[in-house]
Amino acid sequence: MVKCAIALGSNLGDSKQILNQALDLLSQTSGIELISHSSWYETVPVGPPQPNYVNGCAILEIELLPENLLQILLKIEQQFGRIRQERWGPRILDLDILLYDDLILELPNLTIPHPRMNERAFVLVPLAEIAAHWIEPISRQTILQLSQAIDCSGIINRNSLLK
Ligand code: A4P
Ligand code: MG
Repeated sequence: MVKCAIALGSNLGDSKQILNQALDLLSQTSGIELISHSSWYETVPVGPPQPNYVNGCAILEIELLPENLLQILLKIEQQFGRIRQERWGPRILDLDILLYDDLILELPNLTIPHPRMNERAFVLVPLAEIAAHWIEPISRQTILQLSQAIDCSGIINRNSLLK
């Protein structure tokens, strides 16, 4: 079993419901055990003007290679009707692999740790809630340290309102 962290995001449709359904689908997938998930956060978009996102993170224990996990995440995105348009544009569901144990991996279609996670408050704030002491293997800093190094305004815990 390998511990792995993923990011979930949505800013089209009923985002909170979509993210909860994505977690349900993941927990029903063979080879995946859902260990924990963060609160849902309302976050200001990074990239072109678009609606606010709902973001969160989850910790999984998996019996899958990174490439196989990616295929499962892409398939779940497609099930929700994700159509890839402009980069960083609005999306019904985005599922990204953040960390896979302490693996550093660079394949043409898969980079782990996620290449932009250390700059992104919409990733680090939810991840710090559930994995504060996990060490990001490139910077060798904990998620908590990384989150304290960036501007985290614009990330609002909406759990009580969104649940
Ligand atoms: N890929 C490579 N590495 C990974 C990985 N670690 N996890 C490849 C998942 N996929 C990975 O992804 C394109 C391809 O990246 C995949 O097919 C896979 O082979 P995508 O989801 O279609 O592309 P994208 O998400 O539009 O691009 P990108 O650059 O991954 O975007 P980001 O960095 O994920 O940013 N603002 C807020 N507030 N909240 C958000 O969630 N998200 C984005 C997308 C922009 N602004 C945002 C948010
Ligand atoms: Mg993505």
